Amino acid sequence: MSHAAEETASQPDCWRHAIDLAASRPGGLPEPGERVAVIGCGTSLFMAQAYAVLRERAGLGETDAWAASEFPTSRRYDRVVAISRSGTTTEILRAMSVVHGHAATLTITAVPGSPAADHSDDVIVLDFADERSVVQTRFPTTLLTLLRAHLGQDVSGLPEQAERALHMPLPADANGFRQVTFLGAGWTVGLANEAALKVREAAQAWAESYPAMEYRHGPIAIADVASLVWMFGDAPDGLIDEVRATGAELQLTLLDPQAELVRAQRMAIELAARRNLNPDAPRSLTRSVILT
Ligand code: F1P
Repeated sequence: MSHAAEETASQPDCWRHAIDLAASRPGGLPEPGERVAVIGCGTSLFMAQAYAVLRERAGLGETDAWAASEFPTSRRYDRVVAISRSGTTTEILRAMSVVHGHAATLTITAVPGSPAADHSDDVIVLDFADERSVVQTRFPTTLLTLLRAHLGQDVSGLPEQAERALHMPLPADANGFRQVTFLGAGWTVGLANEAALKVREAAQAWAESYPAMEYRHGPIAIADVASLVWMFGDAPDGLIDEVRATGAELQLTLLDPQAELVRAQRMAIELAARRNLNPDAPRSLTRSVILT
């Protein structure tokens, strides 16, 4: 069994741990009313996108998600939150070194004592969710569980949802699809982006992601009988019929969208196996991107 498969399967326990951690009120998380930027790269960026929408829509304050490389350091934020499993990603360190001292800074990472901590007022370490696979699965979802709990959401049922996601059937014959598109709306756009990244990284397969309403503005032209379209969260009016008219297989969300991401992770890992690829070691990717 790959590390990615083992780590995916451990998510219910990791999420329980995150719920306990949230109850202990770890320091450094955004206060209500603060203007907040959340930065990350790759998977970590997509979790930042999901959280930013959830926080702002909960009425807790303006929240922007930025790719760390695109972070506009001249903007004023009360707090900058960096998400980085490794705590070593170059773009994260560069952005945090500029803002440290000008805004409150928090790093959420899996590794104690990482370089990102040097540029952070507070650090939350989710070492119990660290991973051996280069491809991230449980770290991002565990961190999202923590953040959702901190926003005041009732996350008590999430671990059980993850258990179900581990045993539910996957879209039939995933290997037969030429192309997969993940769609989201609001906070689930970040989840759709992450699901597509999993399929690209682990299985080297053609996967895209869009906000669901944007999908109709061109990308739907790609869909045909050899496509899978997977909607995270509720589908906007009319979309189901439009996708079905293309001949594509449509997968709707059956669980909490975060648990649905677990199903997509499983599909990516299964696809990798069928293509004789090792999902732990994607082509051209390392655990952390460190630039010289
Ligand atoms: C982020 C990252 C991911 C990538 C892969 C390796 O690193 O580069 O974007 O998908 O999982 O890690 P980090 O800053 O979260 O450590």
